[in-house]
Amino acid sequence: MAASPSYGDASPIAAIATPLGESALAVIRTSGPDTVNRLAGIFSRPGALRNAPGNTVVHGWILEAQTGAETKPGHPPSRIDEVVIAVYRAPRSYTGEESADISCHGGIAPVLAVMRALHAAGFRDSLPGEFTFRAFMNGKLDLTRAESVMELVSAKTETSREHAVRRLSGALEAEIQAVKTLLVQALAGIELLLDYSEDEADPAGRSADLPLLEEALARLRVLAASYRRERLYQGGALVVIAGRPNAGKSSLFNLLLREERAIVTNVPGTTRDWIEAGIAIEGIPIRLADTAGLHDSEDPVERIGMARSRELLAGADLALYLIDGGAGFTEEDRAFFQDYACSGNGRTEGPVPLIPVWNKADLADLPAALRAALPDWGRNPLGISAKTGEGIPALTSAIAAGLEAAFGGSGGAEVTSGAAGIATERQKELINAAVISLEEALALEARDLPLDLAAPLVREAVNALGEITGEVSTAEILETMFSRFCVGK
Ligand SMILES: Nc1nc2c(ncn2[C@@H]2O[C@H](COP(=O)(O)OP(=O)(O)O)[C@@H](O)[C@H]2O)c(=O)[nH]1
Ligand SMILES: [Mg+2]
Repeated sequence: MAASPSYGDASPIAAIATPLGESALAVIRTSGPDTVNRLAGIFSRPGALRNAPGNTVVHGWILEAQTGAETKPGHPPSRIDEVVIAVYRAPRSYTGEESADISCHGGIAPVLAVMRALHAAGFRDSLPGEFTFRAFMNGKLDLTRAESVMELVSAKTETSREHAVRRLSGALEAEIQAVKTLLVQALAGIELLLDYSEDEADPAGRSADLPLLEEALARLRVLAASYRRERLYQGGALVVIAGRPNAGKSSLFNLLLREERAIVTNVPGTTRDWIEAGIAIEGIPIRLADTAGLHDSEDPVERIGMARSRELLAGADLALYLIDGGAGFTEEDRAFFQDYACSGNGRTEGPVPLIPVWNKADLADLPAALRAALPDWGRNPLGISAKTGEGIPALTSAIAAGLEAAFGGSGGAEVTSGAAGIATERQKELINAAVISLEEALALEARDLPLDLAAPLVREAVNALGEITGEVSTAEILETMFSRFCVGK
């Protein structure tokens, strides 16, 4: 076993593919040269395993690995766990290599004992994403599909899952390939002209590639515009509830948690001084934060709490400002709105979008005069009751609409209709690079400059697209990408 294995090391690997804990079953994956033979060495039915065709399962026991010295007649190796092994023969496996999935009992002790036996049989622990890395190297999937595997694993809502599945099914790969084909065609035209244009000027031929380049650019811009919105569905958004003490912030927080039951649960590591929880609204994974009430106070502890509330507000994607309908629109509320608009709340790009919410509508209706009291930029205030649930559906729709607008707005329209979208920073940077190269190439053509200047720019765009799918890649790019995966995937 190598001291520190790298992705380039093709030795047999093993990984626990399910969370380590107490469960009925756990899955341990193995892959690499001689996988089945190695497993047969620690299996109660070695012959059955060795002879198993691909895509079949064999039932038996994982046995303690034995060194030659320990093997004594009449002392069979001890049993570790009763398992089912699914056998995959190359190239018909996830990785494209010979591989096997071991379903064992899901307790921590049996899983770790099986792993120890696997180490003794010559498997090393896999690196993060190493199974998918091998699948990519063996031509099983392109990089957009490989990335979508992780998106699927971490999908928090049905919408996140659907979008990831679309990419896993090759929607993005197909769109990138289609655009690349346009560019390659344009390039062929340009290069042909370069060969002949020395003596004969051909203005008609010169512009033949223009529509191809323009179409490619337009399609890349649609992809670029899809990024923020895909991030919204994959990464989620932070929505902060602010307002004076007693406005009903915690009541609304609890109500939304109860009503918008989500696949999302409290995310470990995000618990801070304020309360935060995961909910889903219209398919958008949302981290909802309840904050300390904002008001004039000399109390030092309260002031620290309020400073935190303001920090949290500045980092939010959308804010709800609760007005206590029982107390009415107070001076402090008025001051907050004034201050919020003027300061930009500490952000250069202007204040975080905010929805004014009149709570306790069961006690007092939203007064007609409130609209006039709010600044122009404030959206229409909504009246709700965190006590009776009145107005909550309208509020959640407004939250979803507010986030969609904040995350790309118009650019998103094309994306919902089932078209491909981009979801990773890596994809976004490469699409942007391709867009810039094409814009430059088209600018040259528009100015009738020599074509030999445009050709390299189009080639750069083709390269950037090739990097998105992984046709063009370096060990470093791949390592950076796959190391963000989870172990066992
Ligand atoms: N009548 C009525 N009372 C409410 C409503 N929302 C909250 N309250 C009450 O207002 C008080 C303050 O609520 P709380 O959620 O703790 O406010 P916070 O300080 O902003 O977190 C509590 O007594 C709640 O029961 C509402 O919609 N209607
Ligand atoms: Mg509270």
